[in-house]
Amino acid sequence: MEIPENSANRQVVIRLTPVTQERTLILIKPDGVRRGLIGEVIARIENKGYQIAAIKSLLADRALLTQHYAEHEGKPFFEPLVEFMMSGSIVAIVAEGNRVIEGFRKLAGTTDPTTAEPGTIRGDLARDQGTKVVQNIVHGSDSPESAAREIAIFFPERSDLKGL
Ligand code: DAT
Ligand code: MG
Repeated sequence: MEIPENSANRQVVIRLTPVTQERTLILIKPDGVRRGLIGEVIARIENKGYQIAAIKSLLADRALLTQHYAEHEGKPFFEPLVEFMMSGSIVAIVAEGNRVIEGFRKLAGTTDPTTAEPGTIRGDLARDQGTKVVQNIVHGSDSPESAAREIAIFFPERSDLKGL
């Protein structure tokens, strides 16, 4: 069907254009919150051009973290990781944008903050603390499957965020 050219129709077409190709779950971990880096992390996400679709501060409990970190159960750093993640409040964020999963992992930098590239969140803002678990400011989903699973864990009430 031909859509007549007028400004009202142009707005409809723009609204219907798919702009969100992907979502990811980002966590600002207790070390980031304790150090007052919530704003810094959010600024990096927004400055890159990703949209924040949902955000909340919470104290995660063991059940939630065991679900979230299921892939790491049985590893030597699992218990320290859960204890660390329960040590203070965290901020959970759903960010949206084309290739946001890969893009945020790039912004975050590699897992080990000592060798994470300068310019990344972990490279600029974290270092080895000599603890059993690596404290590295942020979490970011590593695949579309993980993102869908993790978003459902942290935002079960947001059925509108399902399905990407
Ligand atoms: P990432 O957060 O980069 O996806 P991951 O999923 O392998 O890394 O591990 C989850 C978190 O656990 C990570 O952010 C820091 C901690 N961690 C990972 N490997 C570790 C190790 N070998 N020793 C101590 N802590 C580790
Ligand atoms: Mg991971």
